Amino acid sequence: MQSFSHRADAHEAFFPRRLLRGNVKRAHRLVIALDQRNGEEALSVARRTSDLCDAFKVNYPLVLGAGMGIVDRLAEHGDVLCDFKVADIPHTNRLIVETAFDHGAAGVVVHGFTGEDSLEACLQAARGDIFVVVLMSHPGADRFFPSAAEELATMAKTKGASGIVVGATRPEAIATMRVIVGDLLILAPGVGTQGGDPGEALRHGADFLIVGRTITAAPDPVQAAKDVLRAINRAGESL
Ligand code: BMP
Repeated sequence: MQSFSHRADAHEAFFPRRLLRGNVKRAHRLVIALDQRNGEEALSVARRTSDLCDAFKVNYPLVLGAGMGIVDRLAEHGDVLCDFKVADIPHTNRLIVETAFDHGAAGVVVHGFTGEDSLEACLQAARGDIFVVVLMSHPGADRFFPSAAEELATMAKTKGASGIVVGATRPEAIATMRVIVGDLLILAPGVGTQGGDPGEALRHGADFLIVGRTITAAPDPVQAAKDVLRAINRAGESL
């Protein structure tokens, strides 16, 4: 993972608690999305893969299925990114973000299209990192996101977010957004099951891949995570 060492500063910004634990050099560039409804199943994957990734991402299926306590429990195994795609008025946004950090989240994913005041409320309530969704990975995102993506990225940068989310299925857009956001982190979901290529996303400027089903739905999630890490390492060698 030598080739990624020049981005160690960005890694520290994303995982301050890992830094405190002295684990900063374990930059795998991988966030595992635990899109399961059953808390025990998610915990089982987390326990077995905690050494193979930098963070776990939780979304509504898991917290609606297992309760917010699952965030506290997962936080015992690694940093947790609450992907709540927060998209409401400032007051409601603040409450959602506060709740995520109360439960031990290291970061929260929010939408930016609700405007500056809504994003500012998230940033003010944050006790960790805030990531702004800029361009989603699925085909339907073609309808509304492209016309707003660059403005969303600019807003994330000027307002002081930690990073942005750009679909790994759109490597050219990752490169464009990298120019706009400079040193902010770029998280790229959509690798594997959705068709995104890990190497392409990283070579175009993504810092971390977010990978879900390719790992969680595999017969052997540990082996699948190792396979993804191999692809990440290969991309690192060619950077
Ligand atoms: P998978 O690797 O199984 O396709 O999962 C991708 C994860 O990233 C899911 O949790 C999904 O909600 C999230 N995600 C995405 O796929 N595309 C985006 O544009 C933004 C996301 O947060």
